[in-house]
Amino acid sequence: MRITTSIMALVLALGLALLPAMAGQEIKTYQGQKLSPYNREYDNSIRGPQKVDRQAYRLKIDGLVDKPQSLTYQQVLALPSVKEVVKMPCVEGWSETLLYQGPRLKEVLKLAGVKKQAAFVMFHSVEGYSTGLPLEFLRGDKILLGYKINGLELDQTRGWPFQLVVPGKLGYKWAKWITRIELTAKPVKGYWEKRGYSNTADASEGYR
Ligand SMILES: Nc1nc2c(c(=O)[nH]1)N[C@H]1C(S)=C(S)[C@@H](COP(=O)(O)O)O[C@H]1N2
Ligand SMILES: [Mo]
Repeated sequence: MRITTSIMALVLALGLALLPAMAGQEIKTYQGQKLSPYNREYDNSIRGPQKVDRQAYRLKIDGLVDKPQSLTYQQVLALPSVKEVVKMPCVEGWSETLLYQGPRLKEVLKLAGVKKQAAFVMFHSVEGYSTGLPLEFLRGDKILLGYKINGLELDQTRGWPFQLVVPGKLGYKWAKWITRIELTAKPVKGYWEKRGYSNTADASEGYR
């Protein structure tokens, strides 16, 4: 009896000690690089922060694939992930340097088996936003399905559950709150692309 109590006390104490680590502290510098803060005032998303239901959430992968997928958040998190410090150039000439973590997009696509005819990938978001890029480009090692920034899980403003990490591309290609990845044969225009923005969106291009 006494032993059980002390074991329980020990487990409790250990749990309490681990709590701060589990809640997570923001990483401010990484391998000598100073990171931009996770929290900021600025928000230019088309409908503002989005609350996505954790239990109901599924990441759909469909279109030109062999095995369409409907993945839970945990299934995506179970994939091997990488960490990368990347710069996201946004509108009005500002940029952020952040530490992103997530699986490589190519590993996520592998689960669905991309068909030969597929050449373009569209990302659809919970609030109706969309954007896309050529499959060839997205197979690069630096392209991630980001779920953490500076060591912290994405939240309603940062794009929970996933944000596309596409170094070298302008901000509007970094889709947040992704719910569906669709493989197509031909390039498709997304939300901003339909409104006149470049579908290539190289960071060096500027915004038009
Ligand atoms: N779902 C969704 N994703 C989105 C947007 C949006 O309105 N909705 N805006 C894009 C634009 S224009 C920019 S600049 C970046 C901003 O991303 P950040 O929150 O990481 O700075 O998100 C991109 N992804
Ligand atoms: Mo943007």
